[in-house]
Amino acid sequence: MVLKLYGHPLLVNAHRVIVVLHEKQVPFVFHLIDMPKREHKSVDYLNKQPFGQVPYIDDDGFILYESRAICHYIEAKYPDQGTSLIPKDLKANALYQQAASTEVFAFDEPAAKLVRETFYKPLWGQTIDQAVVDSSLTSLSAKLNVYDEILSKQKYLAGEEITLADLYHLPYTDLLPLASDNIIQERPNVARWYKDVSSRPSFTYAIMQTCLFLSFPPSA
Ligand SMILES: N[C@@H](CCC(=O)N[C@@H](CS)C(=O)NCC(=O)O)C(=O)O
Repeated sequence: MVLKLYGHPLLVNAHRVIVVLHEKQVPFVFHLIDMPKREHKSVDYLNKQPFGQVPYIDDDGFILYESRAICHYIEAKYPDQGTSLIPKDLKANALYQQAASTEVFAFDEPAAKLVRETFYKPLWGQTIDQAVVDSSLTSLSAKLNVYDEILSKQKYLAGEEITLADLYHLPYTDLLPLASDNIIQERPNVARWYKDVSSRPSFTYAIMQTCLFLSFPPSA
């Protein structure tokens, strides 16, 4: 049975999964969760995703949530299909784990706050909290300086080959210029890396999927 992805096209954690499904050439069907109607807090939904968040997948009855865990599962299930995204060699794998942890612990929090303040809040008619923007920019800028140093010595975050760790950055990084025009461009190695990763067809596909769902919402 074809894999089902449950989420909302405007929420970036689903993009992370769509990118990886496309890289791994895994067919899937996207199921829209009606978040304005709080479908994600319904009893039925909480039985699948007890935190009441999107996305989750249903792979022939196997339910899994947390976007990075889903991406890892897809790569583990289809190691020889599509792009190889987790190195098998012991040390290369350890470097991949290091880069993936860096994304979660150094990048995600300030990036998520910036995207929430400068993308989602205006979309929902809410007021931007400039203090949160400023402190998140300070924090993220310091981390991106380190990224620039790392990427001056290697092509991708875990070495010379692309891994899940690079792709995990995609959805938020694309929206960061809303908070600060040059946050990516003023760091030449980050800019070179991001141009490479974001120009992959899988990311275009994730964006197009979003546009399609927004333009032609499926009927219930
Ligand atoms: N760490 C989770 C985060 C999931 C998450 O924060 N989802 C947001 C949308 S991007 C959500 O469902 N928010 C609604 C809520 O928390 O009520 C993942 O990567 O899947």
